[in-house]
Amino acid sequence: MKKENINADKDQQSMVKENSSTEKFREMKKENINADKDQQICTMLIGALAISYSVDMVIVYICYTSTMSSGMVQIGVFLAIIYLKGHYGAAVANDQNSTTSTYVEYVLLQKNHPCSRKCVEGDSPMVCRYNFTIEWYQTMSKACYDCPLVLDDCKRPDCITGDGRKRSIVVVNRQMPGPSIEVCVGDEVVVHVHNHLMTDTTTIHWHGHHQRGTPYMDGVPFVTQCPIQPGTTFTYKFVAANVGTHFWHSHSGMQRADGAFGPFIVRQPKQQNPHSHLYDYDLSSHVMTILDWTEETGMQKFVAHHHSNGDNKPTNILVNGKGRFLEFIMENGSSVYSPVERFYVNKGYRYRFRIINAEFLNCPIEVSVDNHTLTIISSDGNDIAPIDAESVVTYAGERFDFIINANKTEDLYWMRFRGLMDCDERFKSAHQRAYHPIQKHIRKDWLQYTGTSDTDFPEGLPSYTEAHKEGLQVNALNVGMEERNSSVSIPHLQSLNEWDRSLTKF
Ligand SMILES: [Cu+2]
Repeated sequence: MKKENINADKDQQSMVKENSSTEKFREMKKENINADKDQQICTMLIGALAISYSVDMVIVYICYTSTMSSGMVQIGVFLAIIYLKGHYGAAVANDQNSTTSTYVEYVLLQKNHPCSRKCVEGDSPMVCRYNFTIEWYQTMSKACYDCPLVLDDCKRPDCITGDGRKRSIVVVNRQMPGPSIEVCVGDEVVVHVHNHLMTDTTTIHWHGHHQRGTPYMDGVPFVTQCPIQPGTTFTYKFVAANVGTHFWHSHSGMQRADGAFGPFIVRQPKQQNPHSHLYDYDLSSHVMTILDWTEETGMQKFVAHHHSNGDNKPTNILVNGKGRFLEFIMENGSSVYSPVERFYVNKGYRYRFRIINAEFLNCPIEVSVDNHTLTIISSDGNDIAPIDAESVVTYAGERFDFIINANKTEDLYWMRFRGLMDCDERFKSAHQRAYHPIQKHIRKDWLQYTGTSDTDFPEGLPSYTEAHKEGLQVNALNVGMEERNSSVSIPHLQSLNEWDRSLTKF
């Protein structure tokens, strides 16, 4: 119980770091840890404070100084903290609108986990605990009710829409992508993996994380560990040592292709981040996990290709588990599709986006954003000298981070994802419809943009051919180092990381 209190204490601290009363808050919680367990007196303390840069923002928090283990008291404290965090985010947003040119520090607004926070130099590391339940599941399941005919049904808990086609999937916590692990460098990551696959074993690999000192946590079945048996739980535990955009995925069978993957982001304090001056926000909602998608499971695809007349060509691309493919007809005869992903930005600010390519077939994906140049700052978790490009190509397992400056006219803009190689126009004509991109939605203000809604789309619906954007491309397909005018190859990138001397044989 003491350990849980310590973790809760750290969690709560992370949400109030910017407040002037943080220290007071910490002290109160420390007293809580040290309080005599037998003490039955519960003292409720109610404090109110105002965030200085938001005149109308007043936050009330409640904490208690006894170890009384009443479930009701603990729930009360938890709700109060969520309330505080939500309002704190809103206060930052208000501040943005009143600032026109000065640099605004990035503050994370993800609600799902306290470890997803702004990393502050000198702060104590946190223990970041997650529960992963992996199971066979289904897209467009019963949980989706009348989605997409009733669009709100698509947002129901446990509803995974994919591209509207029903198929079996393997997912963690009934999410695709699975839970996003976002921590600060030095945090301890603890993931309890509960295998609810009925007959299959599993493991989780931390793609991009070097696992120095903890190779037995690398998640490779029969190499670094015995696979996790059905009906059992295995706990991964390691310190997040590599800064950057990584991802986790099942390393067993075809489970990764069938949906068992998610982001793994390791952030660092501003003082250690060579790119911190280039952007204002680094938000959880700007992580984009992309993958190729088929209507059958990875194993069905594989077996049909090797033993029959099946092929190995994907028919679609998903962005954060969403895509446009299957047409549904409404009663009035109009057509509707399952939702696509939207990325929200406010005009006048610069945003860090993180692409994770989680695909499994031979389908490099070209990514571009209409009317916006990408400033690419990181490759596979390693910082690089910034490069302005119009598009970037990513292959299976790769990650790229780029900055978008939202300095264009307030409007809706397509983000385009175009499959190459086995995804291109030589194979499936269906691809042309498959690559309907997601969009970037620039709103007039934080609350509401007059004249648009979440069902609006930018002008036009780009075809496969139109999904290509002219201009400098990073990591182009089959283009060598000699072609400098239209392409930047990986060897052209300049690493900002120090040379790792442990790799030198002296
Ligand atoms: Cu991997």
